[in-house]
Amino acid sequence: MSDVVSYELVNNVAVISVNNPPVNALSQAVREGILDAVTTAQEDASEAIVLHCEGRTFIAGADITEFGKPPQEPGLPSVLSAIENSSKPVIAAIHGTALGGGFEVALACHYRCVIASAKVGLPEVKLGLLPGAGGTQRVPRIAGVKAALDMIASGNPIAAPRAKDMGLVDEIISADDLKAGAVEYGKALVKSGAPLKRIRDITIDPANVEPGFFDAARERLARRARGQIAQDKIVSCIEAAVNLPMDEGLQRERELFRELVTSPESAAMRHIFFAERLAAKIKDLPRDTPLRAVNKVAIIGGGTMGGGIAMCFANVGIPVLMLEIDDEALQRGMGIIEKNYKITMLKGKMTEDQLGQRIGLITGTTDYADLGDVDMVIEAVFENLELKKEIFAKLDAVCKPGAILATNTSYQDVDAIAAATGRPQDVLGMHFFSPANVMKLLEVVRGEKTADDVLATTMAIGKRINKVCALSRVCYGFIGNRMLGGYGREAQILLMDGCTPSQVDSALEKFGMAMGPLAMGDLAGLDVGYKARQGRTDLPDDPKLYRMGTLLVEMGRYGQKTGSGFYKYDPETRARMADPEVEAMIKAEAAKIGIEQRDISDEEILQRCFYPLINEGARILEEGIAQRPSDIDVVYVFGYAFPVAKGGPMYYADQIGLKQVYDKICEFRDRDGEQYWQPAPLLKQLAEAGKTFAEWGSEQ
Ligand code: T1G
Repeated sequence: MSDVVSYELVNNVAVISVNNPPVNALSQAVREGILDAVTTAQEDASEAIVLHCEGRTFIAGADITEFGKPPQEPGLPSVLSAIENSSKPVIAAIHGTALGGGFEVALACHYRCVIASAKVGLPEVKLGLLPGAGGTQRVPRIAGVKAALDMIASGNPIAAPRAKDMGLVDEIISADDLKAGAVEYGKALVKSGAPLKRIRDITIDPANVEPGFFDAARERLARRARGQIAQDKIVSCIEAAVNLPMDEGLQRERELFRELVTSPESAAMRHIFFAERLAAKIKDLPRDTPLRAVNKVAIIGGGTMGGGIAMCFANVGIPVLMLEIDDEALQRGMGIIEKNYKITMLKGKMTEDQLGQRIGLITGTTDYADLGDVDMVIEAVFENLELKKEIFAKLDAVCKPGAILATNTSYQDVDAIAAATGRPQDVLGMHFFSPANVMKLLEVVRGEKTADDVLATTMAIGKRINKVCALSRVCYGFIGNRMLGGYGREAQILLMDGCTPSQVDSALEKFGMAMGPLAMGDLAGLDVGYKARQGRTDLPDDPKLYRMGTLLVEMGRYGQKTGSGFYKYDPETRARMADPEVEAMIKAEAAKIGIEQRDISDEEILQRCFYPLINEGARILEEGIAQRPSDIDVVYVFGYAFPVAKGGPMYYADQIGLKQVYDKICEFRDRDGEQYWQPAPLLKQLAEAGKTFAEWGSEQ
């Protein structure tokens, strides 16, 4: 066999073992090894064949690193044909997560046994792909068309018990010794004369599919995954499983898979897959940096953020102590948490028992003395530096040595907060995004004196509470919010230049943003930005700047919370509606300051909103605030709903070409003034050298 696939006879059953860490991906060597082993088993005395994996999981999919390179034989379909046409029963023995091509290998087997903790899934859609090795043809045949569409279009894994109920797996066996259990299961199948159960032999009766099912599915999926193209092709594949014989259906699946694997959308989504994992790695930190134990955390502040953060820890079984200034505030905070959990339960995403368990993990106090035994504290009070410094001085006085003291601040100077304690090495930022129990991004902010093990521990805790972590150094707004400045600024200046709020927002929503910047301002509250601007002395004295945002707040139009802002909002549905009064005000204000309004293209809207983001990202890289360009992409995709099918702002800039971005910024500077449009030196340097951010990043 090979060094990644071994073969042995156990009790007259052929056992093929795959050992390709870390996730037994289907590399060329693995495919070749499995094919050779199945061929060998046809000739020897074995009565059945078991396919299982060493390490932590069954095959977790094709080797994504091979995509974009010339295909290497044997292709996966030929391996699956050999398995399916075996003269002896082939049994997949599954533990961990059998995903993508891995589960497709299992589906080509005649039987599938799993341990109870295992999961199976077809997550290809999350990479802008579809199952390209029979998944779209086999799953509908055993689980039905609707279940197959739900499974493949969501890409979510399915736990063993439910997979058995759906017919995706045949037997749940003891986890004590999976290999031995699978051998016994294989022998029992042979003894009982069980047939060679090939899923391809099942046909689907089209009459069982309700009329219009596929069209309705296309429409629903298109709304949910704006800017992505795999969903529509997944529907076509499942339609083929209903209407075509197996081999023609497989052919159709391969055709559509090939269209996707060569698409820019999938390339962008695969970029984000690897970028997310790379962001977890801190360049100058040894991977074996010891971690501090975190078995109990405290949250200071039980507001929306504090409550959401508390839920993140309770959701993974970590006890939380929430501190508020008085009992009334504490009860209010606990009430927010209970309300959020009840909403989750009513959506059927949590049982009453689970709700009770999680609530039971969160206790409250108003006394700092109770914080003496916690391993980590996260401060989440409102954005006032003096208050935060007072709190950290108290924490320094009561917390045990070695406790990690984190601030959830969005903007404030983490080093100034650390200096309020006698243990700056234990202080850093953990910037959650609202709602904290939903948004995936966690910006981990490294202070000048933050100790390596504090940093490593916090990154590990971030992963443990299911966050996507990105490291930032200290600066105003860290990575995400600092870059957002120009994006929001230009969105409002475009109004003065001739756009309506709807035109600005729809241009960005057509690009794939979940919500345009002006609608987002209405959602967050225009008064938030208004208050933040009051204290700033660095803003240019320009009558165009934030003119409408300021005017609306002074009129009491804060956005959704007051029923109107840039838009009007239906009091019942909160649906947003263009407001002719605002559009008239915009024209009047532009006239007041002598602006000749003009028609502005969607392309200019995108350039004026995204290029400042990209330009600031270049500055953040040259200042060393972010470790790498792909970390910035991770921040924007997971924290600001930048469309994953565009790969994040820095990847997107590389696709446009940095010379084009640079030249356009220079054009805007010459037209609109250099107080806003100063090309970052790194952008200039790369544009002139004809290089990409990615190339620069790989050289650092
Ligand atoms: N190919 C290559 N490398 C992979 C990989 C894969 N499929 N999956 C994971 N890795 C690497 C990952 O980059 C990281 O590397 C390490 O393994 C640990 O991953 C034909 C076409 C399995 C649930 O989409 O969901 O099959 O950073 O940090 O948190 O139809 O990895 O250590 O250098 O994520 O324990 C379909 C993707 C592929 C599954 C484990 N399969 N992987 O999570 O570890 S397309 C997937 C995951 C396909 C077929 C189609 C997760 C995991 P490094 P990790 P984890």
